[in-house]
Amino acid sequence: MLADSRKKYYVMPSAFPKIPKIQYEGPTSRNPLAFKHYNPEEIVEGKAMQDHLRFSVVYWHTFRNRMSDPFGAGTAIRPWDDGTESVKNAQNRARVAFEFIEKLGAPFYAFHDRDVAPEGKSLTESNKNLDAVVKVLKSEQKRTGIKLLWGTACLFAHPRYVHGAATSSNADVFAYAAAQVKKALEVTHELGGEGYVFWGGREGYSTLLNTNIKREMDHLAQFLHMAVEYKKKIGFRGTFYIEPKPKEPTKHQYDSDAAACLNFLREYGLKDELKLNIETNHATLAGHTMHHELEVAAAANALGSIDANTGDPMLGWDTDQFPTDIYLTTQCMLTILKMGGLTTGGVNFDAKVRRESFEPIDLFYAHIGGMDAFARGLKIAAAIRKDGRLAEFVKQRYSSWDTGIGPKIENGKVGLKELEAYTLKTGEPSNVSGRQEFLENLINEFI
Ligand code: XLS
Ligand code: NI
Ligand code: NI
Repeated sequence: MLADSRKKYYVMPSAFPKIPKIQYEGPTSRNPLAFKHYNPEEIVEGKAMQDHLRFSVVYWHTFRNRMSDPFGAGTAIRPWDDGTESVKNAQNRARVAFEFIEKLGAPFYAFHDRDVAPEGKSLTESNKNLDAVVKVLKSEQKRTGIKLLWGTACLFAHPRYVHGAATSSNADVFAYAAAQVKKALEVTHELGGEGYVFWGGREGYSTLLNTNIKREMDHLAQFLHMAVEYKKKIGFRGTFYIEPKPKEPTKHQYDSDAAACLNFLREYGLKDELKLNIETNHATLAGHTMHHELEVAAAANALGSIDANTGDPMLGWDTDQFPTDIYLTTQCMLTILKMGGLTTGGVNFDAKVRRESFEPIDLFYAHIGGMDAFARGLKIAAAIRKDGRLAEFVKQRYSSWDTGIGPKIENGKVGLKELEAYTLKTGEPSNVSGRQEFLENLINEFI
């Protein structure tokens, strides 16, 4: 950054004066404020790490979460925040956010409309507040080169969304939510966002006794069709994503997992318009592994982006912890590399520090850990792919489909009659072992 071009911008005192720009120091470093594995420029499979991983910092957890829980008040110490809901405080916080993201060296961020700017007394006032903060976001993006991975509208926090937004029993609430999405799409477009997420926090039900599922799902589809239409109208080219989650805050959410989302998108003619944003803790809440959800999405050519976090297997809710498990990140990167990499999506840290980790420096430790865990996952996955034994094993496992009767079945050349004749001739099939333990050992050779 040239010193004189800085003069164009408001320069405020540093919020993290003691924290330097985080550097890559390599695996032997013992500096907790350095990357041991994330080396942005390092080439892996012909591409720089930063372009594989496309890390993104979330505004809601990192800059808005007060870290309260149902039993106690927020613990977060954020000296830059005056605790008010003023636009001025929001603008100031935006500058702090960019100082943080810049020092961390993440290329992207993501937000909900109401994270960045306070909700006003009317929609007009809320939109005005948002515009005032978007101005700052835009100039900070320009100053730092940090980009918006995706924007979204918060359609779950305000009491008006008590019965849902697009799936509310109240048509006026549907209309309000539509108006909010319209504006959120406009500002995402204005900020050059590479995507837009639909996460239906309250698009579900608490009891079936008062719920018309068919009507609510139809409305949700109609809502998404309206958004697609408006996106085209304003020329927004970013990717639309739907983010599966089975429950919390509702008892059941319609976008419950990747398979349910894909079925919904296909049923309502939206499959070509939206991809999936898969989050680890949502996968596990749905009773799946992250690996499962990623593979299901990728198989349908619908894996767009990931919300990188993890749950606590001992707790039954969305704890949104930072991902540190190398097995998890290796599995993520195996699927992502196999599908040819992320394009408009990224590795978005939808994660929050623990209530006990209340100092600003913990935000750095958390993100550094997540970025290093994913960088390791990337390197390990690339090494497994280079070794080739895993892919070769899977290829061999399906080899009966490559010659003989296999291709005839796959290509629809034979039916039940021909397969009866074939089986009468060949007799009992002979199977080979699936070798799960052998493969688990193979993965461990690289970890
Ligand atoms: C909550 C969701 C949410 C979405 C964006 O569980 O993960 O944060 O990512 O609305
Ligand atoms: Ni999320
Ligand atoms: Ni979540």
